[in-house]
Amino acid sequence: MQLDTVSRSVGSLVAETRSGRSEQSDSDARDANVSRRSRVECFGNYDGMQRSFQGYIQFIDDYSHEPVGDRRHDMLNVQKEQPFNAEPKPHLLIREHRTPTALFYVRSHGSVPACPDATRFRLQVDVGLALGLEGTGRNEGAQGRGVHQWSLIALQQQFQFTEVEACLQCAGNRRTELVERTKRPVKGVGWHQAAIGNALWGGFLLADVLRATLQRAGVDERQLEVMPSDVFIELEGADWVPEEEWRRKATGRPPPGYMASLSWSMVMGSASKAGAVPPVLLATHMNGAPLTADHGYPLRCVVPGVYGARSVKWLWRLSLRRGHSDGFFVERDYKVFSPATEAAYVNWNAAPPLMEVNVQCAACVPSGRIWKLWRQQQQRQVYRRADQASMLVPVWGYAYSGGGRRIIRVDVSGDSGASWTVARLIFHSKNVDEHGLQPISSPTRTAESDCYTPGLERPTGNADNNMALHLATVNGYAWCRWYAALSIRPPCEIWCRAVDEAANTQPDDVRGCWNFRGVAHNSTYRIQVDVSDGPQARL
Ligand SMILES: Nc1nc2c(c(=O)[nH]1)N[C@H]1C(S)=C(S)[C@@H](COP(=O)(O)O)O[C@H]1N2
Ligand SMILES: [Mo]
Repeated sequence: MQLDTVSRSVGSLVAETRSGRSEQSDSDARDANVSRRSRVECFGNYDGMQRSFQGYIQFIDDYSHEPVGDRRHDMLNVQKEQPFNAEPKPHLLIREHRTPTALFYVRSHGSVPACPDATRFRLQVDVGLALGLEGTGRNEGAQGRGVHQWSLIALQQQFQFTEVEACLQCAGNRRTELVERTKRPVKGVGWHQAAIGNALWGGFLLADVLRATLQRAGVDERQLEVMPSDVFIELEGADWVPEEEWRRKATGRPPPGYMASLSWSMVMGSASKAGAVPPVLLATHMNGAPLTADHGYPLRCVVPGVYGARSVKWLWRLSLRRGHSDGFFVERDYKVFSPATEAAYVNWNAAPPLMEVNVQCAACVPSGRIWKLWRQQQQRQVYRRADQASMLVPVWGYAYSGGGRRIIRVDVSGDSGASWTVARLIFHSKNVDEHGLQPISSPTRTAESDCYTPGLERPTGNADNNMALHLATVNGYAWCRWYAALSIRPPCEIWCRAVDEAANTQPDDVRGCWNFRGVAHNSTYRIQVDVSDGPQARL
């Protein structure tokens, strides 16, 4: 694992709950396995459109309980109200290295479940598979061998509180641009370039919780070393999602919530798979505060380096199983197909579930993809002139790649890729306090020492001149921001593309990126700069 990726502290904030009530004792937590109330909760309690279980209240197809108070519509572009999908305004997104929670995009597939009393919350972990028991563990309230429940206080007492700074990106990020540029429609919520954010997540390592559960269940340590390669960990949220409703008829039971699955080796590491395993977190905190309802309160998974779709919110159940989950969002969504494949005749089994993020960058200042400059603006030298015909404009953006691969360069062009300028990379902001909660600062005031400009001369003796040395201190699960003072001659097109440490870069041709779900779009980001006469009276 890279330096500084993970910081751990024993002190924990988990005892704070939204209701402000103190948590019950650990022994209570264990007894809850057999208490009557807990069993009733496990099997589900119906009251019209509500269901309660494991401390959650799930609102079935009912959006009247949404946490509207937590949402700052004035800073977000709402792409869909029900379910709630919103992204921040791009120029706000780029202002801080750590995205404030109020600005962090929200992507939900159904109604937000409530957890009014976190002391009643239980995480159910089913390791029956390791005991030779088959099944998916999707049998609600299964109290058999290999099923263990963890209260928040038990998690806090048993495991080290761990903080990881990680970027989450929705697989649908830049979908609107994909459609507009290819003129081919896709299925999915429209997103501009801001369905991405970089936050400090706090919680417990999933690997620690799994190992402890397996130990409790009496599984031999040595067995963990020889887990078959098709063992996966299924994760389930407590939300209601319409896509799983069909199962109600098929099984006669309430359908599962949003699901995802992660391979055993990805979470636990394995002898056969060398290399770093991402610090997969069961997170209780975001940017130093308990998770908000929109982001998964009280517990969510955070899978660094992987598309946001696998970071299950409102997590209530984990279970070992053979093969990937058969959940809708694993089998029939979040897969990338050829531009030749149309929705009508897709064979979903022909592609694996999307996991690691491809290399990505986009500009956020200027914030739109069409930038209209008034001729007068140009003439009155609002922007500094490089020479008689060109002007210098500031361009700001973010760059990120999956699998922990760090960004090594961002190239920016003012003439549709004919010539390129190397952007200055900003990997972290040293004036951000421990929890990243300092007031919004202007990007122009970013400390010089946080910047790295490959290929540009720096003062002698500055270690940052050595990119390899510099990267050793960089967390590959976080994004970086970048800046370029670009000389342009409008009308023109600004292009930008990132390069990661495996030398992956973004394709120039958007047509090859098209797929009918519009996921994983990472073609070269482009801004069209037009000159127009503008409203003369105003100037
Ligand atoms: N339970 C649950 N988890 C979920 C989702 C969901 O709809 N339900 N959406 C997923 C998707 S597609 C993304 S991109 C991220 C978004 O996380 P955020 O809303 O905290 O930004 O959550 C993931 N986890
Ligand atoms: Mo997503």
